[in-house]
Amino acid sequence: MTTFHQHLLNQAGDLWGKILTHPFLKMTADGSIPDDTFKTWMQQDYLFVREAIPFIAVLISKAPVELRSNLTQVLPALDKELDLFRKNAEEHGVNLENVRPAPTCHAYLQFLMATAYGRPFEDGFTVLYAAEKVYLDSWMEVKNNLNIASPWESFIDNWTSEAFQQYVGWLGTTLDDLAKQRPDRDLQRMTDLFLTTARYEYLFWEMAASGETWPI
Ligand code: MP5
Repeated sequence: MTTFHQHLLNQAGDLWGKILTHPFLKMTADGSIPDDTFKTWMQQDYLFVREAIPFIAVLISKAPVELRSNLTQVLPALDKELDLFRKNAEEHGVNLENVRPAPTCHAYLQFLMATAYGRPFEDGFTVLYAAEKVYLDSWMEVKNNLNIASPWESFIDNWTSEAFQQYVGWLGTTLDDLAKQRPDRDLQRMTDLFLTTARYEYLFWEMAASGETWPI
């Protein structure tokens, strides 16, 4: 039988293929990525990770009691990740302060917060699973195709680590449990949110690769 998280991944098949073959990931793996392109991603993803903290905090406030402990452990991991960004920023001369979120980053963060605040727990949890699963698969793709000593190795290691793989595995099986005995309309809503999140993830690579900014 197909599990719910597998069903979501099947539904997102084409979209997932486009994410994992995005030029940002290919260029990071083969070393041809321009420094400024990677640094743009760093600046925007720093904002993303910083705002992931209140996103998780809102999810915790709605979580069933048995999930609180595991979700709470995500917070120190995010804090550690922010340190990773700051360390790399210092080494590579990247400014992380007073950065304006680009349109895509801004819209994605608004979507995350609106989902966490305004919708049932399982909806926010679905969005969390989608975002983390994209990052695991994307950075795995980079790692598996890496043919240089990358200056960005610590980021690659961060989202391909054993601990991160286990965390994303837990998100998937927990989502399967949450989806059990739900009416079809709930599952459809979760599927739509999963696909929307995957689209935002695609746009996030696009934003970095194109150096997207506000036109005015
Ligand atoms: C993640 C991320 C992974 N850092 N940035 C985007 C655009 N999507 C997903 O989340 P985390 O919290 O860094 O594991």
